[in-house]
Amino acid sequence: MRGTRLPDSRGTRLPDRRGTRLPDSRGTRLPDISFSAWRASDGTVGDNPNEASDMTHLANDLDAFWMPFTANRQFKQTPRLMVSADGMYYQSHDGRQILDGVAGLWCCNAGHNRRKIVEAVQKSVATLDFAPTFQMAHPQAFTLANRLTALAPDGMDHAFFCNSGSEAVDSALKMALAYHRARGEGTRTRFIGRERGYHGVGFGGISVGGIVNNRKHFALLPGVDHLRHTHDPARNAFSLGQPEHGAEFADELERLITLHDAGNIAAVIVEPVAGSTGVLIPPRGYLQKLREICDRHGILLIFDEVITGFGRLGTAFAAQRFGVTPDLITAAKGVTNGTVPMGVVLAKSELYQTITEAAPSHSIEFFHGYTYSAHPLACAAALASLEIYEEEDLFARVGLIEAHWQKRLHDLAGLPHVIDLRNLGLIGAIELAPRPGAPGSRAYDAFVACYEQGLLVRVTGDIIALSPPLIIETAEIDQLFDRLAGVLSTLQ
Ligand code: PXG
Ligand code: PLP
Repeated sequence: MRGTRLPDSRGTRLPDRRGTRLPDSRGTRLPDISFSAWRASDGTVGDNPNEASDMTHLANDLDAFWMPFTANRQFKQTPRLMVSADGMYYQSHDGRQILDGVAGLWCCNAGHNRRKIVEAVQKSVATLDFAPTFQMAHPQAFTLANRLTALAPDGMDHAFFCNSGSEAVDSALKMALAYHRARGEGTRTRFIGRERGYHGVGFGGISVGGIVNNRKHFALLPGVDHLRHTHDPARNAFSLGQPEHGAEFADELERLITLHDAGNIAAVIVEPVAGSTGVLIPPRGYLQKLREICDRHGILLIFDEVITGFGRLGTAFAAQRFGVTPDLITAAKGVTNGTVPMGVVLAKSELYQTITEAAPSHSIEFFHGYTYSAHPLACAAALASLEIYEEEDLFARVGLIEAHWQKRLHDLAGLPHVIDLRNLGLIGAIELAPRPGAPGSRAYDAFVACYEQGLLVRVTGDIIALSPPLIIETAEIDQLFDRLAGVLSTLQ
């Protein structure tokens, strides 16, 4: 605003926030809110979390931020704050280097602080801070759509942009409904998800998802049914890569089709590898079977690739690794290397053409979109990320290190409480026996102990999930598993 003040609607001047002037953008520093102590939610005062870095301004009161998917009260007693990141490491508020075993939250596939992305975003914000994409656009949105569809499986030639995986899922579900309606099959309104599936937190996503805690407090979409999950430890524990047993779990889809009638079912949505729920690798032949059954009954198949997209399994998308092409792919996270929020739905031409051509030529064909669909900063970040992935051949790199990754993971067999180890591409999971009466507490303790030992992992239930940046070196894989083994060998 460069010092000019907006008039309010009555012609009087708006007061500045709290009476202080906002700094303008000409190099004035933000007011210094670093401090010598922070106040936890119970009023106790901790040590300066910011001593290690005079560049970072940390909030001095942890109470106001209602943290997502977090035990707020527990966290605010013993906070863990990241203040900077570079390559394979975070730096914590107490000045420690933390090896990133989970690419932030499955998103920073090229590692942290990549100059190309930083500079692209800086240049973008200084050039075109925002442009609408409703009845307008900007060039990079088209460039990015072309780059993404070139990476996608053959025939998936259209990209719809949004801001997260959750929005991508809701967008894809709507596309499925719109597609069937455009074909004159408007009775196809039901969706089939899967137990233990995670499809984000929108109402559509939790309805097709199968994680009980994410669903039980909320009203859900009607007309959704679920396949059973594919986890079968009795037959498949300690599988190397894809488990042998369980392709037949896909046959359950036939049973649901008989129950509901194919003419009422719009789409099946699954994660090719279920991530959030604790890393469930699809049994050999399972996804192929789902595809065959969907084809036989005119049902769309949606792969939710929010985690598996952008190289996690050694190919651009899991669809390519498994040789199964869905009708829609949802993606997010790695599309911008985690730097700027962005989600995307990739659609087969048949869907785009059918929906588009069903509408009169001058009318909007698909009544859906987000203010920030194809935001210029996100497009710039995504284009730079894709360049890095390509220049460094990062997806193929996964294939080169996967064997070592698998070996080091499976070397954990025999450590106390380890009841299963699972892996594919650069994903790994360690399942621990739960403590009687306290499910989740053992893995949570492992998470805290790892963090104290300088390693970031992710836990869900009693499962530790690993998904490091694809740039990880062999020595860092060794460091990761050495630290983890140290923690597991003393875990109660
Ligand atoms: N689908 C899948 C398959 C995901 O993994 C989403 C949708 C939702 O994306 P957004 O961007 O709306 O969060 C995800 C997200 C974990 C974890 O601990 C995983 C996700 C998010 C947060 C934590 O495994 N995946
Ligand atoms: N709520 C209101 C009142 C809005 O005006 C809008 C968008 O214009 C939205 C929600 C949706 O926001 P978004 O497009 O960022 O998803």
